[in-house]
Amino acid sequence: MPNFVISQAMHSIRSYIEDARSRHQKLFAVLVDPDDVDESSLDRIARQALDNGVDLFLVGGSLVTGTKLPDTIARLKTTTNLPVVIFPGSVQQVDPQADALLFLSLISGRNPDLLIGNQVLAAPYVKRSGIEAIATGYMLVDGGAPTTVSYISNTLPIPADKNDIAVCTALAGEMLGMHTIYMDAGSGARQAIPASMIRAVSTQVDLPVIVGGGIRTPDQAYLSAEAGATVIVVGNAIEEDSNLISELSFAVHSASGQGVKR
Ligand code: 1GP
Repeated sequence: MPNFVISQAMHSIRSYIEDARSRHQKLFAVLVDPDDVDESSLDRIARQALDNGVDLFLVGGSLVTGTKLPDTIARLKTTTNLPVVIFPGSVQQVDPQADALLFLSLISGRNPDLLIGNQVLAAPYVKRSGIEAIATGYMLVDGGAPTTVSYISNTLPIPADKNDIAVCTALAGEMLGMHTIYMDAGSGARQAIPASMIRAVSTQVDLPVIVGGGIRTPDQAYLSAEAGATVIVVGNAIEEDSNLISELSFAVHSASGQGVKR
């Protein structure tokens, strides 16, 4: 299965994702937390990603305590030709070697530091790095148990059965000018985000939707993509067993999401 190739004309990761959405194509993203992988497991993940049509890497985490972010990005860039996008958990996670950075605002929460405060602090570093910033409305959804991100962010996730809250939040993000909406149950969530909530959000906003958190099986990955997500993100399950990459990638790329009104 070929990786999507970023064409000359499509010089930004944002347009790469938007283009995938408009073609009803699905993108499979592997999330790497630099604190969780050593060089040999990183190389194994990189090789399997290349062999199995992974479309991009996200690098970061809500609690990156080590200093391995730049080395992780550098190694992924030299061992693969895939886009590397920073998924920052803090202001420190900016690195010019990456292709882009999700410039997150935690719009499901009411913590001003994560709605705008940290962004003000990070903006000059992002500007100086020259890295592409993709404005991302980040929505935490309850995954059945507290996760690192819900604890660290000191915010309440959206209840998993409240599709209307998720839709209103995503719509507000769109009206505020976000480029994409990231629906996250949090790393290692007990339950992935229900397909009905993904479908409700994807049909209402005219933006690519990224979905992750607690996806462990090809079935969950397929259902999330089919429900309307453009990008499916898996981290934990792949860190535990990188052999899952092939089935997960196949599942994501098998979905068409054609049933979803756009
Ligand atoms: C977490 O969406 C990501 O922010 C991925 O979650 O590690 O549970 O796959 P997992």
